This record gives sequence, structure tokens and C-alpha cells, in this order.
Amino acid sequence: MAARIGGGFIWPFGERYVISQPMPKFSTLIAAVLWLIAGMIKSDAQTTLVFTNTFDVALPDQIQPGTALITGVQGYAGLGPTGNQFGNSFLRSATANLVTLTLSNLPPHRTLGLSMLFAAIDSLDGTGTFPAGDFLAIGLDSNVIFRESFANASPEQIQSYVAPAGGELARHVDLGFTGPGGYYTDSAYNFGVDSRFQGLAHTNATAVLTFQMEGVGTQDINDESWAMDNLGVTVTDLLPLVITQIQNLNTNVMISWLAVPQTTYRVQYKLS
Ligand SMILES: [Ca+2]
Ligand SMILES: [Ca+2]
Ligand SMILES: [Ca+2]
Repeated sequence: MAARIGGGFIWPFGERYVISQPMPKFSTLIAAVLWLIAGMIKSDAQTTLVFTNTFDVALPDQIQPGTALITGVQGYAGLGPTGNQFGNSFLRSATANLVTLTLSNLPPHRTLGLSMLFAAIDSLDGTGTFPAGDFLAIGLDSNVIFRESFANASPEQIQSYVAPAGGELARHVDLGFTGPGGYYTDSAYNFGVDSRFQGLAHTNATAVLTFQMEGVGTQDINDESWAMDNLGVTVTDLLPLVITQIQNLNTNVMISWLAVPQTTYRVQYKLS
């Protein structure tokens, strides 16, 4: 019953990693696979909430708001799923202003996740030349992890951001601030359901997240602005290990699973 550690080649295969190596004959394969699965279950991900804020009281020290201010949410109140709705106040910013969140003493982790409600307020103009060119850029330690344009002023404008199912809470409706009517309709999004904000490769004990509506189209706060509510950051020690395929190939067994890029995995088995 000696435990054995398998070597083998690991290479990227889309978002999956695949390992193919000699394994025991089929009679012992079931035991080997069970052992592998048991090992993977033991290394399930641990996710830790490291920051959360509803912007209903004074800002914590971790946020450097620039000129952004805690502001009543007006018509955004109640938008969002139960437990994650715009409420009371949020952090409202002019375009071009930089909002920074600095986190330190993070527990050991492999990935970072971000969740927030995003308010696109008044006549943001989407992709194009001035007054268009209004992009929300989110950075993580100087890497741009998100940059998409938002457009509210008229239906013809080009918005690059396409929300996943459940991500768009309102579009082209009057939710307050400048308006109603004219070019000043508003939109709301739940980034918490957008997978692009989850599983971000990150291992440092500090994290600097930046938020800025930038581009050639930035204008006065009474013309266009943005806000965030219910900001949350999590870190995870490993992605959940999910085996997507196991194939018996003559003398080899091929196992495929979801993996974190640049992470080394070791497949173990033992003879029954
Ligand atoms: Ca709030
Ligand atoms: Ca408005
Ligand atoms: Ca603009």
C-alpha cells in the first residue's frame, strides 16, 4: 500500500490543464482515481473575505477617494439582488478622478476576487471621440483587469461593456442626479456576477486596486459620473479542484481539471 507520486507532463490546454502519465492497469484504476479525487477534495479552496464596505458611514483608511464623496444613492435604492442592493449612500466620483483601495497583510492566497455594484450616472458617452471616450478602468497592482466603456446619453452610443446574465440591474432609466430626461438617464450593474472579476491571479500580501472612469470623454460631475456600492474583496488559496475528464488510454490515464495558471499540481496515487 505504499503511496506513489506520479510525475508526468503538464501543459496548458485552454483553461484546463491536462496530465498524461503511465498508471496502473485498469483493475487498479478505480482505486487510483478514488485516491486522486480524495486528495483533491482535501485541497479544496479556502476563500476569505478581506474587505467589505457599504459606503454608509465614513470611509475606512484603506480607501483613498480623491475627490469622490459618500453620497445618497437616490433612485438606485433597492436595485440589486436580495442581500446586495444599492442602499443609503455610495461612493460617487467624477470622471477622471482616481479611487484607490489598498489592502495589506492579506493571508496566503493564489487568487483574488472583486465584487461591487456599479452605478453609471448621467450622460456617460461610451466608446468614441469627445464627448465619448468614457471608460471604467479597474487596476490590480498596476495591471488593468477591466476597461470597458459605458454609455447612457443616447441609444445610438456604443457601450463596450456587455453584462452577463443578471449583471444589468437598470439601463437608460432615470435614477436621479442630473435629469430626469434629456441625456441624463442612468444605468446600474452588479459586477458580483461577472466571472471576469473572480480568480484573478494574485499572491502578494498587499493589493492595490484602482478605479477610474478615464478616456478622452471625461466631463464635469454634473454631466456624467459614477459610483460604487457594496464593494467586497476576497482571496482564495486555490481554485476549487474540479476534474472535468478522466480517460483510460491503453497504458496511460489522462486526467483533466480546472487549474490556476502558473500553478504546479502534483498527481498522486497508490496501488490498491
Ligand atoms: Ca450603501
Ligand atoms: Ca440621471
Ligand atoms: Ca463623456
